[in-house]
Amino acid sequence: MNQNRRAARSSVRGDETKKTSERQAKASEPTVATSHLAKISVKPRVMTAGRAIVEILKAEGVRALYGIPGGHVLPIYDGLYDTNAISHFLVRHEQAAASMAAAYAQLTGEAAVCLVTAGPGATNLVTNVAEAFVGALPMVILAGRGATATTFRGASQEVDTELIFRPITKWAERIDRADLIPDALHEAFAVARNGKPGPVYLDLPRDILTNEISFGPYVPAGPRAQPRGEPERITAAAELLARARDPLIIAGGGTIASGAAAAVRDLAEQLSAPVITTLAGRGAIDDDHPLSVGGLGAHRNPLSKRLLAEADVILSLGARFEEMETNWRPGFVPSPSARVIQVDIDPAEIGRSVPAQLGIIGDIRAVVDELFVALRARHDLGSKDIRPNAKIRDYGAELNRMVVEIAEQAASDAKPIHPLRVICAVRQALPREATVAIDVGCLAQHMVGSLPAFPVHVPRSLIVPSSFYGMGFAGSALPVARQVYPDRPAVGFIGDGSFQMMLHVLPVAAEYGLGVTWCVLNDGALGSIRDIQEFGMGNRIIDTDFYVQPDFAKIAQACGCYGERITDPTDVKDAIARALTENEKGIPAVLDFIVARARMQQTYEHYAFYGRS
Ligand SMILES: Cc1ncc(C[n+]2csc(CCOP(=O)(O)OP(=O)(O)O)c2C)c(N)n1
Ligand SMILES: [Mg+2]
Repeated sequence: MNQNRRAARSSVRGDETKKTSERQAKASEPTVATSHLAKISVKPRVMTAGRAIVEILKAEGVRALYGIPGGHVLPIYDGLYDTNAISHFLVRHEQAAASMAAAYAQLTGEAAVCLVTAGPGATNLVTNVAEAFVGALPMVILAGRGATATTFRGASQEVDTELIFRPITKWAERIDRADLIPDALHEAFAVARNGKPGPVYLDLPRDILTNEISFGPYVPAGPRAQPRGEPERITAAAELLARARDPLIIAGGGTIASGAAAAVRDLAEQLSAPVITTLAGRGAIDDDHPLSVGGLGAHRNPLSKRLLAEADVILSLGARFEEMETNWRPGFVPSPSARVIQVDIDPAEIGRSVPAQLGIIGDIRAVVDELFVALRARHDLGSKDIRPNAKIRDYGAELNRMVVEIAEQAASDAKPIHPLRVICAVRQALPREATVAIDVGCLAQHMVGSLPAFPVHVPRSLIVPSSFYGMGFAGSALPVARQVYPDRPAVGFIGDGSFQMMLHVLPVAAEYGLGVTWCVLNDGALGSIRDIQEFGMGNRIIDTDFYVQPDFAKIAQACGCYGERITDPTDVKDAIARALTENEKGIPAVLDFIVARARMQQTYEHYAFYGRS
């Protein structure tokens, strides 16, 4: 194995990656501060724009780049040659550069960078940049472009890429002058991080990257702003919550993004309010907490379904009520008589999907802290006696009944393997803080994404798609888990259809020694779509079954990974143990579980509307 790749395995959160000693000897730049607030390069220095870009990335605290070089962007790669401060991960398809950068943001909250060449290098990113856009994940994309002098005269690999990216980024621009690059990059990081975070795209014509510019001093864009809510609205929200009969909190992805998990738990306890977590919000409250009750829509369970219907005041924190969560239908959305308080950093989200009586625009963490203080003040005044809710005991009992049912299904020795057998065995084999990727498909999404089938214990331990739901997004991003948290096992759940969209990632994980395990839930079909044909369209099955299915274990082995196909339920536990053991040696693993077409109740309820409207 290439020594550089092995070295690059070192954590982005730990010591700086050390490349070969030859490279270290070449590293000549002064040490730079990577704090967001630090200034670098006190005196201007003359350097190529390509090199200045690398200096800026270091100053912005960027630790990880994902990409594939091409002739257009080599001056930037050349700047990377001399630094130990940034790890570049060479993917095999740009699609994975975008998914890995997005997952890096999910796991760390920080913007990672995609570095790709012109034309096809850029367009290959599109699907997973759209994921990051819909999922509000910060990312900066640097792409090559034909030289300014030959623009639109048949330059190699030139189309109007910035226009392609405009609808799926917060900002997409072509920068035509080398001396404008520092300002453009500063703006890119500020835009990506602030407000509702998201991707930013810059096209950089090849000739300007070799132009010399006077660079510095460069002031980094700084951490994102955390705006507070309007005081009158905080007071009004506290009033509603304090008087509520059955308050309920819905914690979405914004809760994780703003680092509000502990604050949400404290607020929930203060209110004795059950907490529903959306898929992106999983981990906002430890699923072992008595107030954690499950998800929404396709991720709900009978308890969370009932509590949503019963709640008279709902506090939505950074949740978007997208289709998979609501179907926008009675029974999936809050009761019409409930008061909905919606908190979001993006004004456009307030009332967008589900009507909100009270909108609060602000950082979730800041607003939750303010609400907590406001409620405490009320309590001190004795205006409402906030005390433990007797119903909480019932939540635990109800969830426990479900756990028993799930365990019974998982214990079945029937073939094909019940998917819950795999899911429960993985959860038992993993420590609480392990990282888990949940890909698209009903088996992974609705089973692993739901409580109590798969409890989640800590924030930023999940890689999940947004409501863009691109097959292969989470699975292709999984290796990043081991880069961010080298000491935590990382497992992905992915359908057989989705896995075939990301096979090119296997050699990347093997090359960098990123020991992760993909559990393929193989039902020989695009099961989620087949379900709609079966249940919603009169069983007219067309083009959703696979008749030639690759041997995923052999593909894994051919890519330098460990691979096993498991058909017998009694082999599940040991196979997982073998894969995790390989992972600890830095060897990724693929476990191809041949599973039954089993569904959760919420899956049938969610799909009941498809094919009919
Ligand atoms: C890129 C992409 N293409 C198509 C779809 C539509 N789609 C959603 S789920 C699904 C089937 C997924 O099959 P699989 O990964 O095998 O999971 P399963 O549903 O069988 O568990 C399809 C085709 C999608 N979400 N993303
Ligand atoms: Mg499938």
